[in-house]
Amino acid sequence: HDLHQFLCALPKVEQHIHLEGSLEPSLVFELAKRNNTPLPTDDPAYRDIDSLSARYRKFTSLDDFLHYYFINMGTLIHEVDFEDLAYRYFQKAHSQRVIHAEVFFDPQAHTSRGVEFSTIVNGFKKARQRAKEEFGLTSGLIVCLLRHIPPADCHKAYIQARPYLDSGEVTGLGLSSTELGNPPHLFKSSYDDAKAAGFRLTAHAGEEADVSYMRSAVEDLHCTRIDHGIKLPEDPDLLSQFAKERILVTLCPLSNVELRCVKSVSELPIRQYLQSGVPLSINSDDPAYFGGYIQENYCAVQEAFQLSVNDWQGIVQGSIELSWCGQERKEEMS
Ligand code: ES4
Ligand code: ZN
Repeated sequence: HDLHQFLCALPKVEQHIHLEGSLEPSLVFELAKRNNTPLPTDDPAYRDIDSLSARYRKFTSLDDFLHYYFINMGTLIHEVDFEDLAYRYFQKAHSQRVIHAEVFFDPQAHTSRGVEFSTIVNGFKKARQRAKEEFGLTSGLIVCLLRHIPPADCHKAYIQARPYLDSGEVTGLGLSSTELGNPPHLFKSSYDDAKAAGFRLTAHAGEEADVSYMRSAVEDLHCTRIDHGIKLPEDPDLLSQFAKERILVTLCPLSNVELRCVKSVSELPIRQYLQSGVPLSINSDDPAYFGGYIQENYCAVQEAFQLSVNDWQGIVQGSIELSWCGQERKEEMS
């Protein structure tokens, strides 16, 4: 049967969304004007909002997407810009019945341009407070290290982030950007320190690269969650370990199609993960770029797999259980 109404009404948890990836083309142009930050004049994609949106439908790879992603976030300068960005995401997420969101951001992409770490986090803090007060939407912040940057420089960024764990502003550490050629084990020093300091740990792995990157994230970095993680069928022993140890994979179906990691959503190993008990959640990744927010991702999965009400309730219950919020909030959400 058609579960569309059920899926729209279902209270959801989002665990894989880059706040910079929710920067809509309209806001890119608005901020560029407001902050007088230049956009490329030599790329016809930047002629207007519609050209930019149209270019997004032709991504050929993760790096092709990242090129636009990093240009666009250059328009984020002031605290209020970061607040606007995050608040608009929370508004949209709330409209799709997201009740808790664990959101990534890339501090190095801003501090490298002269934006202070505190400017970013203070803007997000205001948006998070408003989302909690106005919508009852709770959130957590996850700092991503940019893996295309040398690990020693990433470690400096991590050290900058560390005080924000103690102040309760940040809950987790992640690893994003160009995956191929930048395997998880290279970032072991930062992850070892972060584990000891009390950070929750995740890493993008098994998106474009093979399953060995997922094994490295678990064995070398001690991640308890893997972002994307679509390559587990290549390593049945690791797949069993994910089920047994309840390691969560945060899937982003539309992202995988748009970045040509799979030809269609139906190629994703979702049935296999459900059957083997691998915990999974369905997420939007970079919703301003990939043609949809969390609801559109839920619908794409339903169209491809015709899951049951029971399957979906299991998915959401698992994502609540494996959320990085307090026990009281988990009980409220269950
Ligand atoms: C990302 Cl789809 C994806 N993969 C890796 N890193 C990212 N950063 C933002 N989106
Ligand atoms: Zn991602």
